[in-house]
Amino acid sequence: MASINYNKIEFITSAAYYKNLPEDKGFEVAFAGRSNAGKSSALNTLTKRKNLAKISSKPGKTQHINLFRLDKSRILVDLPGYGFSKVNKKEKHRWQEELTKYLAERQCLKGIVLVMDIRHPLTELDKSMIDFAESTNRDLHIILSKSDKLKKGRIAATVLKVKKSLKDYSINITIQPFSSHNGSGMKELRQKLDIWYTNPQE
Ligand SMILES: Nc1nc2c(ncn2[C@@H]2O[C@H](COP(=O)(O)OP(=O)(O)O)[C@@H](O)[C@H]2O)c(=O)[nH]1
Ligand SMILES: [Mg+2]
Repeated sequence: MASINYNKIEFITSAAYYKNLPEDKGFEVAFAGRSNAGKSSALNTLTKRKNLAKISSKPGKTQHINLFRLDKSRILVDLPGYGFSKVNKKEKHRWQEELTKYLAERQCLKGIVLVMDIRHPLTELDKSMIDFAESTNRDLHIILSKSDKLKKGRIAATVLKVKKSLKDYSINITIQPFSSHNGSGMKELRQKLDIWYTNPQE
């Protein structure tokens, strides 16, 4: 399998509405997660950029879908973080509708990377996101972020616990620990993306 260069990445656009996204073609992989889960840091680590996805001091500040191009046909999507209380109701509602459309309709979306803090996995909003991925028949790859905060034993136990609680879902769900701080789990994440970007689900 040809490996993909994740460091050659360019910003394409930022869309507030689903209808403003570029044409539905090629391969897309989207990153989702609660605000503060470590999504921007994961994207920056993956692409070796300091500030690709702004590590904002105000989490959830941007409620737009941000798209980045890896090459002609491969796109990386940064979805807005959910669960940030300071975003107003109207904005939350709009975002919910746009996310619904995106997950239900986007043909070129090959998989979703869901970022969850390994110390607080499976919050109610994460579960809704997983339910929603199941109802739209999307593959999920869960990265349990900030693994540097826990000892080895606790990491393994948490991965196991999360795996167990998700075993009855009908979609493909893979789970791994990850740390942007020490780079652990980066290889696995890349391998998953390589698969989605080269060998998409029919
Ligand atoms: N210890 C540790 N902290 C992290 C890691 N990833 C992110 N953080 C911290 O968690 C906070 C939120 O990270 P950010 O990437 O902005 O989260 P986002 O809101 O999901 O995009 C920041 O203070 C980061 O420095 C990690 O792998 N390890
Ligand atoms: Mg962020």
